[in-house]
Amino acid sequence: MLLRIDHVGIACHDLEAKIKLFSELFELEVVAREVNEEQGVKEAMLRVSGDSYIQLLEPLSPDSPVGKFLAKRGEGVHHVAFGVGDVSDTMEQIATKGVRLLDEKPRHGSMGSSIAFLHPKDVGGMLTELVQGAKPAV
Ligand code: V0V
Ligand code: CO
Repeated sequence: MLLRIDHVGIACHDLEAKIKLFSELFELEVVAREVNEEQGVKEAMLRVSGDSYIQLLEPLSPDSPVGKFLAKRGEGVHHVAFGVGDVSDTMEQIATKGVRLLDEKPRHGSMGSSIAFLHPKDVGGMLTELVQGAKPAV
């Protein structure tokens, strides 16, 4: 069902400062940047290797998911995203297991991907994202 860890999402107050920190500390390249209004974030993807990334997330507003998370918990790991072959199929399979889906249908994600979230309370306290990449999974 899960093909790989696609990315680890990290909530931060200042995207540029954290890009500098992570890119210098781990010698990573920024491969994409995007403002995603629907998700309420400004984000950057830093490639670790292949299709595996660190995603840095700055909220667009305090009442967005990442804005609320920062107010409650401060900066740190916000979600883990798994690569899947077909996000709609995986959502259907997971729904049959009684886990709450936070999205009724796939949404637009970073780098042209299709994404969906699972409720953290049903996944051991971990906000979980499913990602179908823009190019076919290998
Ligand atoms: C909240 N909770 C979390 C959490 N956020 N637990 C683990 N990790 C997180 N990130 C806990 C929270 O402490 C509460 O537990 C409980 O879940 C309900 O939270 P809440 O504060 O009452 O509710 P909200 O309104 O903060 O909503 C939380 C959820 C929301 C997860 C439902 O953030 C959401 O829908 N997230 C999905 C969308 C998203 O996160 N987008 C930004 C990334 P207690 O206190 O009751 O025990 S965008 C992205 O990744 C993109 C674009 C991409 O990858 O391409
Ligand atoms: Co993400």
